[in-house]
Amino acid sequence: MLKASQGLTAEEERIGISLHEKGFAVFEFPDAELDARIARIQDNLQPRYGIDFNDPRSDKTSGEHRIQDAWKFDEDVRAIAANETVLDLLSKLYGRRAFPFQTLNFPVGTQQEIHSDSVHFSSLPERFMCGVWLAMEDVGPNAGPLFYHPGSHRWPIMTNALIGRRGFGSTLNSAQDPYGAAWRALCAVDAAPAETFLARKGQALIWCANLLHGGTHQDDPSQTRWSQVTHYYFNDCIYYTPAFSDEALGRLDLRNLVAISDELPRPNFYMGEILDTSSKRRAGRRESIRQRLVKYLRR
Ligand SMILES: O=C(O)CCC(=O)C(=O)O
Ligand SMILES: [Fe+2]
Repeated sequence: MLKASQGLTAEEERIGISLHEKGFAVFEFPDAELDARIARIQDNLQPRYGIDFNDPRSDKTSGEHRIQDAWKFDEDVRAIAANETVLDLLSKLYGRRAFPFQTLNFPVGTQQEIHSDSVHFSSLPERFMCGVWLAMEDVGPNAGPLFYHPGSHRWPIMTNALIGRRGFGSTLNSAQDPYGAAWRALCAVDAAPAETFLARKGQALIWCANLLHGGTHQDDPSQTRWSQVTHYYFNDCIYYTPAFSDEALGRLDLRNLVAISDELPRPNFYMGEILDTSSKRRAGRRESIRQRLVKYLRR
């Protein structure tokens, strides 16, 4: 049905149905150069982690685990993030043009607690965000594979209002911390059992904006688990960080994004118009509301 109405190939339809039903989809990363890119990325990034990669018995999990936005200096990281086939696929499935805005490169398991990326990256309208996780080597059960709860992408999005916390102007070491207990409680009540992704090198997994996921404990710290995560938004949305926002008060921690694919800004859009966030305009509006209030009270 989808195939006929939206011109999807059988493979695109399979991915779309999996995203809709389970909140994630696995596919072969479409890049003939991938092996060469991975080798170059490993060479380029290895010295930056402070990990001894040469000794097969060394603990690879001690040291820095992630490099954010390596696309700015590594052409292969950029090429993976900006892969045209992936961009076309996501754009077709979401009905708005996708653009990559952040990369993360990990040499080992992240061992991250369960979370949804939606507290870091959200959009208005909501859920126009996804992550693509790429296995840059085979991932065995002792290398801290990715895990997720199928179907959790359909749950309500966790917000500060739901957990009784003010976000705007707050600071946090990890934007995920305040929500951990609430996510775990939801899982205890309602989640399908967690699944892990024992990926083969070159396989990728798309996760939907609100899918609960994390990294399992890396039982064998001497192993590596190279991966790249690219986060995508879609055109014509407001992009903001919910952890530092209070939506009900209209206080949004807006993002000023640049698309990795064309290095052009993606301004915040609301109903087809660029959101005017200049402080002059905000001040003007505050003034006029105050004046009106004063007039009203003096009646
Ligand atoms: O690779 C992992 O273990 C999880 C990564 C992740 O959650 C993220 O980058 O959003
Ligand atoms: Fe995540």
